[in-house]
Formats: sequence, C-alpha cells, structure tokens
Amino acid sequence: MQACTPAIQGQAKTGKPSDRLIAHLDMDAFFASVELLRFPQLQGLAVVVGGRSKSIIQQMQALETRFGSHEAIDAQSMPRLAQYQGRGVITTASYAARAYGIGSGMGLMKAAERCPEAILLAADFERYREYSRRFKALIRAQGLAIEDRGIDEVYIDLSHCSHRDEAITVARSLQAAIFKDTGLSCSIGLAPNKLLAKLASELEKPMGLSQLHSDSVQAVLWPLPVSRLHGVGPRTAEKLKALGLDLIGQLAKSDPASLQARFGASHGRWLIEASWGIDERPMVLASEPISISRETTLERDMHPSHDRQALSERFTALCHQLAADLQAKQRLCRSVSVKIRNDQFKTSTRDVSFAEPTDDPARIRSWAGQCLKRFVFDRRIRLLGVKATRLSPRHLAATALADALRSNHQAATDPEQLQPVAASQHALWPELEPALP
Ligand code: TTP
Ligand code: MG
Ligand code: MG
Repeated sequence: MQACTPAIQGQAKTGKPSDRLIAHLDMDAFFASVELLRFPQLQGLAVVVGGRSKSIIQQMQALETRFGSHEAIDAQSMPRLAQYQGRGVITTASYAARAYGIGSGMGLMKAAERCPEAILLAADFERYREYSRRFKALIRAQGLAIEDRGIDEVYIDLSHCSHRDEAITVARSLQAAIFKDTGLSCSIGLAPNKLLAKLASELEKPMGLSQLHSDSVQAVLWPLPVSRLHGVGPRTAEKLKALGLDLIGQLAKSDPASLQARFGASHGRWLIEASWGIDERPMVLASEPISISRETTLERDMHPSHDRQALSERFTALCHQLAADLQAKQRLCRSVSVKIRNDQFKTSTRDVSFAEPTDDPARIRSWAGQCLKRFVFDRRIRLLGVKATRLSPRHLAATALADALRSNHQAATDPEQLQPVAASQHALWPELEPALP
C-alpha cells in the first residue's frame, strides 16, 4: 500500500493553518456493516441494530441452534421491527433501512411504523470495538498520525503530502486496505481543517472520497442546514432557527455582534467562523479518554420503592459493566458519578471523588451507592447511568495514588464522611447499599 511518509511523525505540520491537509475517515453504517459481515444473508436488506435486548439475543440463539450456524439462519425467520415492544432506540441502520427514513437515535417502535419488515439485531459492542481497533491499527501501521474521534472515525494528518493528488492516493489506498482486511467500507473527506474534513466525509457515503477546498465553502456549505456543522447540536440549531437562521449561508451573513450577544462571545465567534469554513483546531494526537460511562433507559419507568429490588439489580449490573469497561481499557478512575432521569425527563447527577484509583466492581458499586444516597427520590425513574472520571492508565496507578496523597487530596476519600441528604429523602432504594469492601 502506498503512503507518503509523514514529515514530522506525531505532529501537525507547522506553518499557517491553511497549509494543512486533514482527512476525516468514518466507517459506513458501522454497527450494521459489522453485523452484515456476520450475517451475509442480510446483504441489501433493511437491517437495524438496537441495544442489548435480551429477547432478541435469546431469539437469535435459538435460531442459531435450529439452523446450525448463524450464517445459515433464514433471514425470513429473524426478529422484525414489527414484533418489537419496548423503548429501545436504533444505534444504526443499514443503508437499505435508511431509505425508509430510519436512522440512529430513533425509537425502535417509531421505526417499526416506517419499516415493520426491517430485521432487528441486538448490538454486540465487543465485536464493534474489535473492528474499531483493527481499522485504526491499519492506519497507524502506515506511520500516519491520527486523532481518535470515537468508535468509527479518526482524523488523519496528511499535511506532509506535497500535493492533493498524493493525499487522494493515500486516502484511496487506506480505503482499499481497510476493506481488504476487514470487509468494511469507509468514507473519507479531505480538507484544510477538521470541520471541513468531517463535513466532506459525509458528502458521498458510502465508500466516498470527497474534497472540500476553502474556496468551495460558499457553493457547498452555505446551502446546507446549520445542523450539518459538526458542533451545532439540536438545541443550538433550534435557537438559530428562532433567529431565522436555517442555512449555513444565512449564519455566515448574520450580524456577529447579535450572535455573540445570543450565544456568548466565543460560541458566537465560533459559529460565524464555522459558517465560513474556518477551523484552526489542531490535531489532538494522543487522545486519552476523559470518562467512561454506562447508562440504560429502563424498559418502563420504575418506582424507587416498589421496584427497589429490580432497580438495585440494574444499578449493580451497570456498575459492574463500567468496571469491566475500565479493565478492558486498562484505566482506573478516581471519581464516579451517577445520573438519574425521572419520568418527567428531569436529569440529575451526583458525583464522588476518592484517593485510591480503582477498577474494582464492588468498589465502584459502593462509591456509586454513596452518590445514590444524595438524590431525592420523589418520582419514578426512567434512566440510570454511571460514569467513571479522573481516569489514569492502569500502569500509572501507583503514581496516581502517590500524587493524590501528596497533594493532600481533600475530596471525599472516605465514603463514610459524605453527607447524605436527609434520611426521609433517600429512605427508599439506596437502603440496599452494600457496605464498602
Ligand atoms: P456514525 O458514524 O454516526 O454512523 P454510522 O457509521 O452508523 O453511519 P454513517 O455511514 O452515516 O457514518 O456512528 C458510528 C456508530 O456509532 C454507529 O454505527 C452506531 C453508533 N451510534 C449510536 O450508537 N448512537 C447514535 O446516535 C449514533 C449517531 C451512532
Ligand atoms: Mg460512520
Ligand atoms: Mg462516525
């Protein structure tokens, strides 16, 4: 495979930002595509990947036993969206399913109204992580500097390529190498900065290779809705819409002072710059996870008292999964937070910090239990989440502990010292807390 040799390994090319050449590589319909490798009989069909639904997993296991292997399962016998009852959401959909207007984040039951025949598979996150590691390792093996942006995407610094044609050759050979090794396709965008590269990678999916030049911003970017700017989420898009700014071009022409008054100085400035395709963010090459979290939307809203046992079991399972994630990523945490969303969609969080870094499931459960005691449980619970922060690589554990002790870390190092809210407010579910090991 051809790859131009980076001039400065691990460093963006120095000089003016406009000298840069950044690629954004994003896998096509990632989770669904990994599933299609496992179930080739579903090629070309509408397939959606949900969460970890037990009933779907059990149905698939029964089918595998009946047909002898997963490849042999008759597509007609597989679970369909129409049969699904519950509140799960789509993680992703195959391109055939997207033709029905189905996509990431949509409720499975809502998606069933659009395409009841779509095949519904349970997510297999471990498998997706494995493919994620594989495609990133292939890029790194070419000596290319990458910024890891999540499970299916990376930025690649190609500033060392002497001209665009050379970068295009590298991009095409990366696509070919990834496809050859994994059987998966990806799309690549090439541009002078990360913002434009990300947008370019979305222009011709799947298996696309698109370029965006600074001078094509007006022609390509301006007719698009503001939500296509990476960093403009649904809330910002709503606010912009309320100001009559639906398209990126309208944003570009809007009054900077009133935007800054509405969104704050730096966000307002960023919005204007983004609409003109300006983005000077550097490549972040060694990306350390800031947090690792797990959360689940309960299949029904649960009562903190009547469903105490079930809630405690779900909570413990989440904590144990979080500990397993930490162990898999070779990370220890020194802070745990708990998130609870009630049946009115009000979300609250509580956190606790401690001196001794851990990835131990019982300890994480215990610390998370301390957070629980500080919630007011006055409504049914819709969503539960636990998050580990203040992470350190496992091999640095001794140093992290020493640092924490040396800096006379004053956070709540002993859960007994935490002040829970008044007993009457937490007298329900948290009473099941186990003692700290
Ligand atoms: P994306 O790259 O956003 O989407 P995608 O790869 O499925 O499709 P595309 O071809 O448009 O890039 O996300 C990567 C994976 O992350 C996706 O396969 C599933 C997961 N995901 C979720 O679990 N929830 C979400 O809301 C989104 C957007 C993605
Ligand atoms: Mg993708
Ligand atoms: Mg992606």
